[in-house]
Amino acid sequence: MFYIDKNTFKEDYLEKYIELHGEEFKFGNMRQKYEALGSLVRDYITKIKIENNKTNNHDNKQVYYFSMEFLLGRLLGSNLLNLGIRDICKEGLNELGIDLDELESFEQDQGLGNGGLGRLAACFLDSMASLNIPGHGCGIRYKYGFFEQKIINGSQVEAPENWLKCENVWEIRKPSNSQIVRFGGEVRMEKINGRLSFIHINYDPVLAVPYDTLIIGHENSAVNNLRLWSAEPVSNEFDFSSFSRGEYLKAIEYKNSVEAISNVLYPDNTFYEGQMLRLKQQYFFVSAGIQSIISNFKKHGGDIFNLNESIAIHINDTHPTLAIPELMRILLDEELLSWEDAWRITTSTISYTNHTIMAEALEKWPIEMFKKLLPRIYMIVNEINERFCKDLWDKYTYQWDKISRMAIMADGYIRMANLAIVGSYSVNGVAKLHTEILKKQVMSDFYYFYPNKFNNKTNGITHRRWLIKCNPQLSNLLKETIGDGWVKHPTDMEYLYKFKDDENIKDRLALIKKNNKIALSEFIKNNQGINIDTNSIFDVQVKRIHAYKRQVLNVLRIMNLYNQLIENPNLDIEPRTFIFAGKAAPGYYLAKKIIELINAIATKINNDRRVKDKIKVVFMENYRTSLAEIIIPAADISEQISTTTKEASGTSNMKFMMNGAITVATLDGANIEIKDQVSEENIIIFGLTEKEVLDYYSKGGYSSYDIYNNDIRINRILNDLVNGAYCNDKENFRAIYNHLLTYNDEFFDLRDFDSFVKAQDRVDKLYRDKSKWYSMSIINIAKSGIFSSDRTIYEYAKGIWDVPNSSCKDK
Ligand code: 26Q
Repeated sequence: MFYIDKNTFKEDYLEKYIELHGEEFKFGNMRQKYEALGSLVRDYITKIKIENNKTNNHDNKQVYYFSMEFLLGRLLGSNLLNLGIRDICKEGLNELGIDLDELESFEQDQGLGNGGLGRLAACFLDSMASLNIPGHGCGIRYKYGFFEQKIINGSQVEAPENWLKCENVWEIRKPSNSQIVRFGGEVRMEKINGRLSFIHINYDPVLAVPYDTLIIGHENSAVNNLRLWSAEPVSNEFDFSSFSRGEYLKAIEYKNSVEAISNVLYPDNTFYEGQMLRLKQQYFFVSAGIQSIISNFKKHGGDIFNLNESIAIHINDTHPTLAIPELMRILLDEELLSWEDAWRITTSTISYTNHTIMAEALEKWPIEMFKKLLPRIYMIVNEINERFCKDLWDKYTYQWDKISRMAIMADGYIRMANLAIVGSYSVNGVAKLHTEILKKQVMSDFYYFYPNKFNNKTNGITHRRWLIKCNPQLSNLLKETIGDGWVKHPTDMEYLYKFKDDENIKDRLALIKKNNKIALSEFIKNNQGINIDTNSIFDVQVKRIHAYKRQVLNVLRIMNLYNQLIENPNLDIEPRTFIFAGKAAPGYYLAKKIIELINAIATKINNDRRVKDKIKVVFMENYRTSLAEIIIPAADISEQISTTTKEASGTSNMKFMMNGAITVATLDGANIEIKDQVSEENIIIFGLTEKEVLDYYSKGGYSSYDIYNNDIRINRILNDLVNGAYCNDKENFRAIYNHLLTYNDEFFDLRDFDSFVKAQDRVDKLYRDKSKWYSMSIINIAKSGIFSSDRTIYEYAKGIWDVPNSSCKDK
């Protein structure tokens, strides 16, 4: 384990400061102080890695986690925590007159992800290192991460997230490990030594340059790597001076088109659009990643026939599915293996996680575009498809419908989920219900064809960031009450259960919650100028804005509550603060209108004296990892209200639970498993069941219009959307109104309204009984350990990657 004493740390820091900035630290600003600390911490981690390399043999199975997104957030605090030197650094810096917390909050988030899927990848990196699994990330070093959200006059405005404008202290450029990725051109077939060879000619080469970020495990000295690829022109293709004027312009064009590849992270549009640049991004990082894995494997003397014994490649959703044909290409064209051998090796090396059942989000690429951009990869996909269709024919002769549903290529498209299932040995969902829906509905044809490939791995979150780091007071209370065994074995948090009726612990928990609420309210006051009552219930819904997540349902009940308060100003309710945050995809009109609506009701309600500050609504700008770390510890209520069957898992539900919030939830995604852990009395469940939703889909019979006509509350609030009650422009929220009525309320907001209102009435009653409330809160915390991503990763290691015991420490 790494150790450093305070004085050595101080000396190292001052030295590093001078080395970096060429002057003494006392003259410097916050950024310089942060950079010095970041670089020093990076050096410490690098030294540990170098030490490890001396003793490591390369026999351990290596896991590569391929993902278009890694939403790391800030790294300084979590690296100090994992190194086990945060307290010493804090003291040392204090003596130098520097506040570590201030330095930590100076760090820019590394926001290379949209939401759940990207944050999951980041939690997995932390857990792989902390479980001593040699597990590395592979992705794209986007110049611009997920856009920065500004709220201007109540609407979302997107600004580019230029996260690299200040130096990124964590990454190291590794130009000597660059790879060439080839686009376009043609494939010439030639017989060489009796073997049909495929020669890719006239292609456009792109240089993939890796930037490495070291990932340190928690107090175990394990160091893994996150390798993000950046696209650059191949140098000799871009020699200005030797080019005549015409070629000079061509060279600029080439440079721009190459750099565009890693320029920007695509926002999740939900309605899938097949942009060529996104396909380029996918092949770019997958090809660079696979090439570098294979060359490294061979450098260490690996036998390609046993690749799957030394290497596991995991693909995070279908975005990196081209790993399958790319590995085939290398095995066939470069290693000269037979198709059968190459296929056996590929399909025993690659595993795949699905994150959505929403049909409109499934990736498919137009064949013509694909063929033009990736001619050799196209030929391989075509061959995979033909062989697969032959197998289907053998089993399902004349069952044309089934065969065409399962084919990889059909109707002019390449279907990435089908390719991912056929080309991998494991397909997993991310929560029990989600996996069941994959098996029984969305992928049922494949499940009957390959029953053994399908398995569940319920998501998790790293308790190091989402409890120890973001809620130090709660973490200390746990340590004082049940010791610190849970830090290494998070399911040991269950020892807290027996304190569920301990009034002293409840009081301390209440005080901690109060402190976190004060911290959040100060943040809101400083950033948005809104005063909020820290004695009110903090009722929180933070996540991407999407119709299926039903922020609208939440808004409708607030509008209804407001109406009740206006009618009866003495209405006996517990004061509540409704907190929202989240980004809408820039092209998703309805989602952007939902943000406007939240802000419109906030303006109206917060400024209406008749409400007497009993309720307030706040929309917090620019939701991101570091903001979540402030919001979640302060929440009393966690809103997890997606239409049942639509949220594959959810992961913020786990973060809130671990921080003692009570969940209001539909029986969707991992909410079900949360309910199973805490039992029905300690979670507030409402809404349609899976069966009811599926019956509506299969049998019809839902009419939102009937509900509108029969429920006077709904009638009134929907009318208020289009009569100018919340906006001078009466038409401004017409799209939301139409979504709910004209288009028959796709996500059953109106159907679940009554049940939701009743659930919130239960919250109101429960919160009045503080003893009961904090007892529930304790139970939620105690039962949250199972949702640590350490448990999830342990299951992946055992159940999918087959990482042997020697390298994976038992939980
Ligand atoms: C696809 C094509 C073009 C542009 C963007 C995309 C794209 C990008 C990101 C599609 C989807 C995503 C991200 C999806 C996501 O975050 N899914 C969430 O994954 C979580 C982790 O498993 C689950 O907990 C959530 O339920 C699921 O919604």
